[in-house]
Amino acid sequence: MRYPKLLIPIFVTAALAIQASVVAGESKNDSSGSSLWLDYRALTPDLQKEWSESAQRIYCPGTSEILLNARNELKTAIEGFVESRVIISKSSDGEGMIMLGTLAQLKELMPKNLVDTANALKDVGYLMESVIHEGKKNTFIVSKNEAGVLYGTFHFIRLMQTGTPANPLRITSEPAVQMRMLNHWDNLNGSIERGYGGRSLWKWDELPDQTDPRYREYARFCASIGINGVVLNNVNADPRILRPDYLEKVAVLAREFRAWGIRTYLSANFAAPMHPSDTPDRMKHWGGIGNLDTADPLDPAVQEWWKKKATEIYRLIPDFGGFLVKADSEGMVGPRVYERTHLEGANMLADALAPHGGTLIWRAFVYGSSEDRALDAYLEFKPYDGEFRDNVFIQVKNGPLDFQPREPFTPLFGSMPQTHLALELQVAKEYLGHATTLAFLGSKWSEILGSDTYAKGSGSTVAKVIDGSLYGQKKTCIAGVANTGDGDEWCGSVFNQANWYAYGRLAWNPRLSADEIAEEWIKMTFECDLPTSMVIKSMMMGSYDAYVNYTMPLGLNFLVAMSDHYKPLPESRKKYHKADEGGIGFDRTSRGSNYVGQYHPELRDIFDDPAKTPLNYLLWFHHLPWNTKLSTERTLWEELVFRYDRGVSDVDEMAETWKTLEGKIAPDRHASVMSKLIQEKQFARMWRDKCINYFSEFAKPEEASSGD
Ligand code: BDP
Repeated sequence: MRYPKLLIPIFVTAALAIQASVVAGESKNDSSGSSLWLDYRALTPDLQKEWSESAQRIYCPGTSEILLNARNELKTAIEGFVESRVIISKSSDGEGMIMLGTLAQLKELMPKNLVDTANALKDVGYLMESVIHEGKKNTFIVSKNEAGVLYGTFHFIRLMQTGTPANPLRITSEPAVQMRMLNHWDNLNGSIERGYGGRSLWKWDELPDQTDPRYREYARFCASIGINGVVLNNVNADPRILRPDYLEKVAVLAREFRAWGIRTYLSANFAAPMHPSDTPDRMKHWGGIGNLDTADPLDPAVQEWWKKKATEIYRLIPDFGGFLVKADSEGMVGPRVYERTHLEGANMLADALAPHGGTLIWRAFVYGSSEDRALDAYLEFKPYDGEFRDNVFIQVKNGPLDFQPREPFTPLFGSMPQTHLALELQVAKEYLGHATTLAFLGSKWSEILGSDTYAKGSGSTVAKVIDGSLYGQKKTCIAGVANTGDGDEWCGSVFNQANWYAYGRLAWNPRLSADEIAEEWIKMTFECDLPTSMVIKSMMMGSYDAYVNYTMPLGLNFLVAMSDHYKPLPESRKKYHKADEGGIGFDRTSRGSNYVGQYHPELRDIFDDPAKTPLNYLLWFHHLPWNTKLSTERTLWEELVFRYDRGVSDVDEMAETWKTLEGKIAPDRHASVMSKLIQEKQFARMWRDKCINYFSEFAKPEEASSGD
């Protein structure tokens, strides 16, 4: 299904709201990928019968946009699933009804125990339960908060869609993390930094007068997986986004998103207060938008500029979320230019936002002065633990270098007990084969979230840092760099849609397993039988390891070409892999850069010893001779070759497996995945051959295989 390029004047969008969600529901049996996981196909006759008894009518007393969206979505979904009409009831009297609303709206109709359960829910938590009350059996979807009702509704839809039996129904759910954000790296000219799903969804030239139907669809997809915050623009921020004309455009998007429980944020350029001609050389692309000759965070005029800017924004967007800031890395101006610290920079902006309830998210992706860049974030931020304002988050990438295919977790997690830390993941596959590969990132993220920091003894996982439970923090945040674009499939391929989905699901509940998420997503996305969905799941579950193996096994990283972050170019990345005749790998032990010293002692001791370091991280921590004998009984060289070959054969197998599914899923979808897998087979060979050839120059395979 292609999205018609309708240009709808802004004043009629609200009137079209109800109709739009019906249109979305008409994507039944859609195999183009444009309805993502919200494809409301008919259920099996058995399930249809079961559900239609308990879902004939909807009673929803609320009239807000969020609640109307929830109600209409539910109606569209059920009608698709059970293939019969669902009535929107004006009266709460009756049976077989779904009662949808806030606790305040529904408590008179609920049995006492249900009211108690709902009262105990935090934040946007919700309950979903079928009960017999005063002789009538109805289903309640209730939250204290309107957005919670929306999330409960999508959960209910998911249950139906994934073939869950209607009875018994008794569920409560609360998000583990409060701010579940998508960070768009979208530029004002419509391009997307590291975007592989098309051009930007935001049509800056058309806004604010015209709006695109995709804004609403996008927000709906986000809401369906619990995303509640969106940063619209690239962290390499063009300062113009803060100009009054752009803010009016932003206000229109914010209005669209608000109706789906989403707050809007902006990336802010630290040098924005400056006059264009006064901005430092390092600010390559843009001038500032102010009249000052400095962006020094301690200068009162700069502070005043940001305060006024915040007031201006909140006048237009009362629920504006706040700013995301990239400073002092990759040419972006930051406090260091003025010999100030990240603490001073972040707190200054936080103070400007605080009177309006805004949040300042400051990225820890900074360059310091270390020889080993992996050391920088910890060195720059750890000393200020406890000194950041209460409305500041430090947003930390999962890996200390970047979003490499596999890195150990950044040691700031577990080292800043008195700071709000946000975890930044990359949904876009910058270093994982863009839109070509199948690589399912749920596996990668579960690995990160499950990593033990040992901050408070064993079991102190990254997930517990992020959800605030390790240190009892009240404010929590997670961010994913978005993989969306305006292409038909939204994310460049159907399997990349799974990554958007998995990110949202993990943001809600970081303890979900990648396996569970994959299974859910497959059932919601593909129209296929159970054995077929199990085959697809097995492909997904092996896809991430396959990618790591054929590109950067054993903890290698940054072997990609600088130009595209896609093809292999190990000869240009010697400073990361350090291959020479003596061996390969980066020595980050106590004998090397001593990066290991940033971890808690239990982990430091493991990573300091090559015999104890998990093979997946071996060369991330150690420089070892080629003939080192490993726990697998192979030498390092043999293991490297083994893993490269293994990656290639796993992709071959995925392609063979997919072939066997011909006829079991929609032909166009089968064909499009097949063509991607054929590309991935070639891509995997290119990586393996290039890397093995290159490393064999140093390894001298005959000697390296002999071991001692
Ligand atoms: C790097 C990307 C670059 C981003 C940067 C960041 O290559 O495009 O701007 O991360 O996170 O990995 O700021």
